[in-house]
Amino acid sequence: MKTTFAVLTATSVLALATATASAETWDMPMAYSASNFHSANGAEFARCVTLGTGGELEMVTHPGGSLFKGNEIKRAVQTGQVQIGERLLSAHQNEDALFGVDSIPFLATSFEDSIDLWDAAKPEFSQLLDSQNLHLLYSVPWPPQGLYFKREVDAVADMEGIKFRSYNTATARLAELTGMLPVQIEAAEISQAFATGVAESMISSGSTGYDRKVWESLTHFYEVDAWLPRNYVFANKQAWEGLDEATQNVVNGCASLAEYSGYWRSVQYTEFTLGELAANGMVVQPAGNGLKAELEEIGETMTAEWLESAGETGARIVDAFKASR
Ligand code: PCA
Repeated sequence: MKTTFAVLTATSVLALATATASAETWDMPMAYSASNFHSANGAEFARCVTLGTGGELEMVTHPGGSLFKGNEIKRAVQTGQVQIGERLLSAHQNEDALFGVDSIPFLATSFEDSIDLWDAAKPEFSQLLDSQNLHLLYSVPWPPQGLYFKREVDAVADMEGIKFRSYNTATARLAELTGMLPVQIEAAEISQAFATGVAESMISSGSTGYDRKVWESLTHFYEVDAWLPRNYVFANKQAWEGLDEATQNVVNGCASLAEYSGYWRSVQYTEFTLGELAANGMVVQPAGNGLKAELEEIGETMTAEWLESAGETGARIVDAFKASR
C-alpha cells in the first residue's frame, strides 16, 4: 500500500514536471497605448498563439511601454531579456539605413504602396534581423503621415523655429530641412510634451493624434501622405529555434493572420481617426499645393540622402518596388 502510494506520488510529480517544462510564457513588450490598433492587433496575435498551442505557449502583451520603453524593446529581445517584442521599424535607422526604407518622403504614400514596398524589402530585412539575433514574424503599417501644428501653416517658411517632435532619423531630418527644431519623444509621452510646450508640432498619423488626444494642445492636421511607417514583431532567435515545429507553425499562422488583420485595422482606423480629430475641433485638411510642392522637393533631397547611405541593397529594394507599380 505504502509502495503503491509512493509510486503514484512519484508518477504525478513527474507528470507535473513534464507539463511545466513544456509550457512556456513569452512576454511581448509593445511601445504604444493599449487602445492603439497595433496593440489591439498584437493582443489578438498573442491570444491566437495561446489558444492555438492549447496553452503550451502562452503569449502575454505589455502595451504602452510598460515592460520596456519603446527605445529599449529591440535590445531586450536581442539579448533574450524577453522572447518577443514589437517596435517601430524606422526607429533603428541609426543602426542601418535599411530600417528607414519605409520613411522616405513620398516614395510609398498609400496602403497599396506600403505592401509593395514591404514585399520588396522583406527578404533583406529577414536577413538583417537574422544577423542581429532576431527572427521576423510580422509587420503592420501605420496610417499615412501628416503634419500637426498649433496654427495655420501654408508654406515651409511658416515652420521656422517651431519645436518639432520627431520619432526617428527621417522625422528629425525633415525638421532640419524645414527650419524646425527636432526633439525626439516616444508616442507614449507626447500628450505631456505638447501640454508643456516641449513640442508644438509633429508628423504622425491621425491614429497617434487620436490616441494621444492632441486636440487638447494642437489645432491643425494637414494630410500630406508623406509615408506609412511600419511596426514589426520579432522574436529572439534562440527562443524561436527552441520552439518545436508544431508550435512554430501555430506562431507563423497567427503572424500571417495578424499581418493581414492589422493592415485592415490600419486602413479602417485612418478615416475614423481623422473624423475624430475634426469632431474634437481640429482643422483637418489636405496640405495646400504650395506647401505640398515644397515638401516634395525636400522629399527628393531625403530620398537621395537615403539612397546614398543604403547603398546597393537600398537601390535594389527601391528598384524592385518601382518595378512592381
Ligand atoms: N505613430 C507613431 C509612429 C508613426 C505614427 O503614426 C508615432 O507617432 O510615434
